[in-house]
Amino acid sequence: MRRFPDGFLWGVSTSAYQVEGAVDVDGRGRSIWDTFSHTPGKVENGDTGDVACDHYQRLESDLDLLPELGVNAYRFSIAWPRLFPDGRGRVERRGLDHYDRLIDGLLERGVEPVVTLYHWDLPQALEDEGGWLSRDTVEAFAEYTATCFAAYGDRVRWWVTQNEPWIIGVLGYQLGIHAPGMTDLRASVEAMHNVLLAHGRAVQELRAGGTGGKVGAAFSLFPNYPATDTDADRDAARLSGEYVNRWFLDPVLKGSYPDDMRALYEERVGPLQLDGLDTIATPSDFVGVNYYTRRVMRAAPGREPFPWDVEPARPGVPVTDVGWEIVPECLTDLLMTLKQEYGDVPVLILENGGVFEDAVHDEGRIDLIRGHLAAVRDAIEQGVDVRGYCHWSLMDNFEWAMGYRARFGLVHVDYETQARTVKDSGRYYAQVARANGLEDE
Ligand code: IFM
Repeated sequence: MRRFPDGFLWGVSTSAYQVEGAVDVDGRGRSIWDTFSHTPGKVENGDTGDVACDHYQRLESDLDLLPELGVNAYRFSIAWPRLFPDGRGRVERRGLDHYDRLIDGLLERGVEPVVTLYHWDLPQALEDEGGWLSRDTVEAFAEYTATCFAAYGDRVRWWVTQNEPWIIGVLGYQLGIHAPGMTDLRASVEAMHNVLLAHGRAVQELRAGGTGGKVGAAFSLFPNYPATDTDADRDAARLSGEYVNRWFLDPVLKGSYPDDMRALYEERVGPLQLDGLDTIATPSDFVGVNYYTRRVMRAAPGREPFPWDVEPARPGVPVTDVGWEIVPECLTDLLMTLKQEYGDVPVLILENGGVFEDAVHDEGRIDLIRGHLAAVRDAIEQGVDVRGYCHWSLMDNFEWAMGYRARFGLVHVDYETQARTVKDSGRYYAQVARANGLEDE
């Protein structure tokens, strides 16, 4: 048996807009994802999060799935527009009460809450005033997070400020694939900077509130490799690493942006005002790692906006049902690089998973989990301080622009009946979590 450290967190993850549904219930305000998903052509099949998994109204029975999955942690996100329908100011008591019940329900079942404060459902009222392009949104976020810390800080020990600032910037502001649907490189850099400032402000609010608890952000991290052993491809891989990883890790953990990527951005969008790095670097307690796959990079001089191409999946490398390469060994690499670059910072794996279409007999997902847990175990053996692993996702859910087509769950959801069925992967994960270790091969 390859055992994990005592007290290791075995979790499953979700986010509010992807599972809750009940968008008009209990005074919830609108979010940018309500607007975006209802805009024709933005989400496959015209899918929206209006109903999703109806998790909001099926709370108790969904919480009962957690002991069945053997987990001792549940990472969920609070919907900002449920607490502040207008983004700031007036607090909606019914929204606050819902997450009270959720947190209490977890603790009654012996499950640790891991609470994400922002998983992309910005109140539409704030978007109307500039959204993440406005510094006022950073302060509205500080107000919202302080309210959460005061309301739940007596029971929540793990807080995640922001989920995947790069994805917010690249899909939401650069490529227009996610809400709010902008296609402006300068806006993307500015939005990501404000999202990082909001992270720093939330850390400050938690410390000021005095409830204790550990706090960090969740980053979508991709190890980058050169397609060939040429200087040009090696350089493309290094720069891509600055673009997707270091642009976030460096400010949060070192208080600076990487020079080469900053120069590349400024060549394209002009001088950037990236102030407040001391706020962004307010010491946090852990790094949240969301890991799915790698990037293999080929230099492409003259390509806009960046001089590289991301290689398609390599022949012979297994892929998920949406074509993402399954490369668990790259997770060990990533964790080792984190340790080398940033020292012994505690790590929580907050997302890892894949799309497999098989309804319930999902051998592919079992292999993915086994491989990635072995990779985490290898990193721990080599000295990386990994405190937990949360699988994405507890259940099939609304996969943003892909709608309901892409199924990531350990639990199958029949969207017609809302019936839940634990998949084979869920049973496998339960075994590993209960044993706190992987069977030897
Ligand atoms: O579903 C998403 C999640 O919301 C953020 N990280 C990646 C997941 C799978 O694409």
